This record gives sequence, structure tokens and C-alpha cells, in this order.
Amino acid sequence: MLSKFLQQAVQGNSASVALLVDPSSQVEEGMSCLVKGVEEGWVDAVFYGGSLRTHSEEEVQWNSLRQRIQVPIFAFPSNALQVHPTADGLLHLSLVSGRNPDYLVGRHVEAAIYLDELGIEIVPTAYLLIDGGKVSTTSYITNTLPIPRDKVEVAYATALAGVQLGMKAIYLEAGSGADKVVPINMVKALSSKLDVPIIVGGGIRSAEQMQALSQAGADVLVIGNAFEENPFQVIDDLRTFKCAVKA
Ligand code: 1GP
Repeated sequence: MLSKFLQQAVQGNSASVALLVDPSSQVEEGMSCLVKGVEEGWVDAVFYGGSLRTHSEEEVQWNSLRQRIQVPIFAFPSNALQVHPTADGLLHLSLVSGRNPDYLVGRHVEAAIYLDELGIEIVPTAYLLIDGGKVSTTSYITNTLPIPRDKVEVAYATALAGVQLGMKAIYLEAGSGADKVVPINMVKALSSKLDVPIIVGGGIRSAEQMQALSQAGADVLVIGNAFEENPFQVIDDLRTFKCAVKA
């Protein structure tokens, strides 16, 4: 289901949108907005995951998502051992922008047999952390440096290496709650040269940013913090973004 979702995203006129639900946060407040966003066609998928797991009622949260929304829920975990058994697919992230073996392959070894037993669809994904204007949780936790914003060639070579190693998607990550989204010229450069779906996330807070990233060639936009903070505003922005494309 995940590769089909990505394939459809590539074929669409504009970027698909995934809302990121972090297990460490209470989603209940935004749930009705999420349901509305899905029903009205503004939200195409849910990505589920985060760097920390502190929510004791995670199973309740997962079941509630499952019952109330009709779009796929894909696992987007910092550790694949955290994948929910009924997830519709796994973005299996390898942090190729960093040089920390744990996040390049170590965690993957630990989770390999578990994932095999789950039988979940896995999409190997090159995860590139790009400087989003402040130190991100990912950078801190993984002890890796993001790619500087002006190093488009470095980002391209990194993503290309991922593709050459067999990865089926690229995730350009400015970091959760980033001050600045991934640079538009970087998205443009990578999307024009690489033949794999490009997922972009981190700091997306407005319809204008969605529009600009989509026009630059992003296939999937991931929105987390903004939705947690003001779900009504995000649904409005998604409506603006998606309606502008249709017009
Ligand atoms: C984080 O890219 C996602 O992994 C989403 O970022 O929370 O800033 O929207 P935000």
C-alpha cells in the first residue's frame, strides 16, 4: 500500500499530504479536524512516529485513528522496533546525511527479524536531515549534523547515493518544528534529477509553503507541529493549497 501511495503521489498534479501523528502527543484534540480533513479530501495519509515515546495510551490512540479515518497509516518511526503491527507500511529510514552507524543500519539490524515476522510492506527510504534554522531533535538524538542549506550538491550526491544503494524514496527533513522549510532550490534540484518519490517535511506552516514545495517537485508533504498547534488553521491551509491546484 505504501509504494502505491508514493506512486500515486508522484503521478498527481500536486503534492500529496500526510499529517504526522506523534505517539508522544495527545491527538484527541485534533482528531475531529483530522477526520474532517480526510473526509473532505485534504489529507491523503497519516504518518505515525516520533523520536520519543511517552504516551501511555498509544494503543488507544492507534485504534481511534484506525476507526475514525479512512486513509492509510504509515509507520514513520525513529526505531523500527516501534512499528505498530497493523501499520499499512513502513518508511524504513536510513539517515544517509549522517555518519552514525546506528541510524544508517544498526537499528535496522535490531528490527530486521521483527519486521520480517510482521510481514509489513517496507519502503527503504534515504533520510536526509537538512538545516532548518535551529538544532532539531533528530540532529540531537542521532548526534549527526544536518546538511547546510546552501549545499545543494551535497544533498543531491547524498540522495543519489541512497538511490544507488537501492532506496526507493527520499525524505528531505528540515526537522520537526524547523524555523525554515527545506530550501525550494534544493527540492527543485533533487526532484528534477532523481526518479524516486520525494517526501518533504519540517516546519511547514502555510499554504504558500505547501504550494512552493509542491511546485518545486515535492511528491509528499509531511505536516506535524503546525497541526498539533492549530489543527483548524492547517485544514484551512490545506483547503487553500488543494483548491488552488484544482483551479
Ligand atoms: C518531522 O517532517 C516532520 O519529522 C514534520 O515536521 O512537525 O515541523 O511539521 P513538523
